[in-house]
Amino acid sequence: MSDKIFVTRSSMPDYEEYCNEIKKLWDTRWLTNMGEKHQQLQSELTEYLGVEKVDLLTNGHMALELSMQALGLEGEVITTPFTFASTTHAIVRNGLEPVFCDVNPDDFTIDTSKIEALITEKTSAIVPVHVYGNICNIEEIERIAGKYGLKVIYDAAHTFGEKYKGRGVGSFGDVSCFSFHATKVFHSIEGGAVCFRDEDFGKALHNLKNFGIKDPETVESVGANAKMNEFCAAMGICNLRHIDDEIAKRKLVVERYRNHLDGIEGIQLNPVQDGVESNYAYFPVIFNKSIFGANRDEIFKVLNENNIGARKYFYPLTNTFECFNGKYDVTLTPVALNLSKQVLTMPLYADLKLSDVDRICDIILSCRK
Ligand code: T4K
Repeated sequence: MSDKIFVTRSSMPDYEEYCNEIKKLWDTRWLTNMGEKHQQLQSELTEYLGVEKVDLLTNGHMALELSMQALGLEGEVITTPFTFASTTHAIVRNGLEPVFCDVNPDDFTIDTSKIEALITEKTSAIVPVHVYGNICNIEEIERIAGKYGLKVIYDAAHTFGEKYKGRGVGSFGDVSCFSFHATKVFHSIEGGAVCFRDEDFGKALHNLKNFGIKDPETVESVGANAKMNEFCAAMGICNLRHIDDEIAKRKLVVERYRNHLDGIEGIQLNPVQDGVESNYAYFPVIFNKSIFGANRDEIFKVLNENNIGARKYFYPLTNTFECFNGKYDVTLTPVALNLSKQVLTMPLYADLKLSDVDRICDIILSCRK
């Protein structure tokens, strides 16, 4: 039996490149608290992402959670349940009430035609997710947010390096939050970034990631500790040198999948969106049993028996999580519910062999009845 193929595999710089990057830390003994590497990565990312300002954090979750706190949100926040736990948890952990909006069946992002009906006098923000790297309907979200005076915090965890109509995707909304987790297109082992424009917000966020400490004798907010350390920043610096190559290789893998699966009845693939420069972050496949003949769980099982670790991203929906004890009515997000039962995310990483993609697709197609 061949080695297991996982849904993804962390990209790594050469061992020597990383060692070289961290060598100086043995001399300086400056390992964290916004050191040289942190500053270097921050400025390189500002440039690469095409945004005004970037702050680095320990992970994408803290980027979301502390951004919401720094914005001083209150009451209700409109978001989607077809996402990783982090998006909803960041809202709830801020003492805010998530109000779940359904998603579009074609790109799985927030269905903007359903947002306005969910707005009440308690609504303070919208937290849309660029899920799988698919860009939300930014124009419509901007229009609605402007009309009702709402903040927009994009969960941009999946969209590192993407552009929409030539603009870095992190430049939209009041705030956009990226994840640099080991499983992401670009990573710093663990890490995250917040992109923003407003200086007061930036100061508030920066304090919150460092215990609320403004200066050694002034603690002005009840902050957390969410500082990116120098070893993580060094990994980010190395990976950023190779990111374009990384994305180009992913593109080849995605094209190979599409060659096999595009146009197969009963299979829906991720859309190719107009005006979007993709990073090829994920390869979700939606299986319609009544046409394809096999359902998602059957295909998942057969792939696993063949040592292929496809994943059910994103199942279950966050509004059905056990921790919420049935608080949310999942029938209000029927499109998301259906998707979560039909989707399987296929292995995708730069070094995935095209012959393995062929094999994975052969197995998928052999499940047709
Ligand atoms: N918002 C959204 C929309 C997100 O998707 C995420 C994270 C966040 C916010 C929060 O960002 P972070 O706080 O995580 O920065 C993984 C990731 O841990 C998580 O970052 C990601 N989304 C989520 C979609 O996927 P798991 O529980 O599926 O990870 P795990 O450990 O099963 O790993 C998946 C596969 O990746 C493994 O089978 C093998 C490979 N892998 C894993 C690790 C840990 C590696 O190759 N190297 C590694 O170090 O959550």
